[in-house]
Amino acid sequence: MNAKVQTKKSAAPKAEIGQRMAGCDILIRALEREGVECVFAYPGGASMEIHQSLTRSTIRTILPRHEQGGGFAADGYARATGRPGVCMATSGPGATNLVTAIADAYMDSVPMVAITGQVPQAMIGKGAFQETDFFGMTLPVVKHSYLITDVNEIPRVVKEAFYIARTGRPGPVVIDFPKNIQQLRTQPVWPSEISLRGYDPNQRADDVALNEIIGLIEKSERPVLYCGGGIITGEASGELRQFAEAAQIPVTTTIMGCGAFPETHALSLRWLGMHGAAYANWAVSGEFQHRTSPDQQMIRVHPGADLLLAFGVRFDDRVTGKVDEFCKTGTIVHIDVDQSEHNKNRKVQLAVQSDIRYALGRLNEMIRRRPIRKTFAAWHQQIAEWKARAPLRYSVTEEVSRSEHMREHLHGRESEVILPQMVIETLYELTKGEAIITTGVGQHQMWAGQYYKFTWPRQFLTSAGLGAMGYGFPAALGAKVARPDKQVIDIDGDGSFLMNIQELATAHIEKIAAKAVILNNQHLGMVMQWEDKFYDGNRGHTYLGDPDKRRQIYPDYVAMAHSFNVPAQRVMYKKDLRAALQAMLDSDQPYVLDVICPYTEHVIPFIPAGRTVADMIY
Ligand SMILES: Cc1ncc(C[n+]2csc(CCOP(=O)(O)OP(=O)(O)O)c2C)c(N)n1
Ligand SMILES: [Mg+2]
Repeated sequence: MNAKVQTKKSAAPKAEIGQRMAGCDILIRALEREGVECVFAYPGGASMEIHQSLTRSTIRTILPRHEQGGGFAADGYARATGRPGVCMATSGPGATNLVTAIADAYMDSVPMVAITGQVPQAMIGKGAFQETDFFGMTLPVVKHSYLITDVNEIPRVVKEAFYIARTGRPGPVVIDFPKNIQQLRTQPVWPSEISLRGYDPNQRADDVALNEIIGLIEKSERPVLYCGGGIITGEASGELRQFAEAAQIPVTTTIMGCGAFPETHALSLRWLGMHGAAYANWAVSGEFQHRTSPDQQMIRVHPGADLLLAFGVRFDDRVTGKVDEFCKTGTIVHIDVDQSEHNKNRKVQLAVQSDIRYALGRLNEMIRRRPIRKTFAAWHQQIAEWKARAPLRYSVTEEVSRSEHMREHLHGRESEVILPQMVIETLYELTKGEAIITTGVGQHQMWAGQYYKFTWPRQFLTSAGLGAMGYGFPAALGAKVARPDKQVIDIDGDGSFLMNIQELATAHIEKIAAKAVILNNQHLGMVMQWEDKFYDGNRGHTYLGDPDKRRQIYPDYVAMAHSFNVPAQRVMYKKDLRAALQAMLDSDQPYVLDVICPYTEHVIPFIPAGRTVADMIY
């Protein structure tokens, strides 16, 4: 939105004028005025003035051990609360270390304000020490960005940055802050209002469009709600539930939408897409005879939705597969606050730009006045049949029993093998489904989504769009800072956890009692799964253990955690799993539980990339 935003000069009634102070102090006062309670900030030459100012502030400053960790922690904090997460870094390498977290926030519409120190203005463009054009570098992955060029602009810039980050479709905003301006002094003028020409996040559907939706529901036989992260960021899950129940429409969500609708609800189809529930994919696109090659014809067994209500979603390729075959025979209604998503990936019959909470609230009012008379009984029966036929399931297969894992680690105790799915199911049981879950990226992430059932928004925090390994543990720290009342558990992979393992120091020093369960298969499991499926199992650098000592678990996460003074345990046998999970849950400190699992498991259901529901393995 960079090009569109301009400030209206006329709109600043009764601004408040503060005492004379340095630019860095104005920035911190401005953050305080925005209600910021904590920042994840790593200092350096171009940002140390700001850190000096932070030492005089009530804001809690958390020192991550890598800027990427700080960025992900801010992202986790934001996803857990809906309030912008704030991260800070110095110029150059500090700033570039934030880029992945900013891109993550952009892809998943997470409100974030990333503040970076910049070299003094006189040095910009000279190839100065630790100079990078951070404004330019981040342009494709921000909702908006600022390079502060005048000390008097700081109050306005900060106020706008927070407003833009959290409103409409949320996203990251960068504030690049040259050191000389941090040091300049002025009297801050605190604006009382914001007015951004060309930016109106308060879009509301008109009644004509909403009435048309009601008419489409009444005409349909097989409606499905396909709901995404927009329901969560739009705070519309209460309205969604009321709507689904009143209209008796089954609900599938995206991974971003997990928790937007209770997954334990009778109308829930869980999540859809590449690794989603078979019944969710069938309900949307229809059931087909399984084919083994895309050259074979698609033979339909049962039709899918004739009406798809796509609310707060973006038709991501991990959801649609081959987009032309996605809900091919259904009418699609797309409500989204961001008009640029309309007809971007999938042409739809009715596109409505609206705040989703408003639209659902208004639809509910309409239904209350004139209830929908249909019950869709045959459709519900079909869905029940699908659910019974293809539930999410796993078992100890021949392949697991004959695997190297068994030979190397469990010889003679084969019945004691721990499958990754079991760990998550047991964790779900022991936490009564009430924990906040974060993940890394890979097989464990998909199993976390499948075997933990999410019932409330902001419960499942995962890097969905960017798919950034290393997200899980720092995000759990951010979430735990925001929700100290909750168990916050990172269900991680051995590869992903290693990418930000330094954050164990942050957890210990800052006393942030987030927990990590590593589903340790000694492999980059998800890549390995694709190798097995598409490359005859040829391993292209996906083994993470020590090839010279395959019996050893490598690296030793327990020893590493202990070196950070973080309690940790390893489990290898099923008989020890439950007690080990309970010990982790009972700990009032951060904790690492290293669970050794076989690498032979594949995540199913599986629709290969770019393929269709007829190609689904389940
Ligand atoms: C930063 C980053 N690098 C590479 C990838 C590609 N990638 C996707 S999943 C995966 C394997 C992850 O391994 P692990 O964390 O051990 O999880 P597992 O699949 O074994 O459960 C890789 C390498 C990625 N998503 N992110
Ligand atoms: Mg792994």
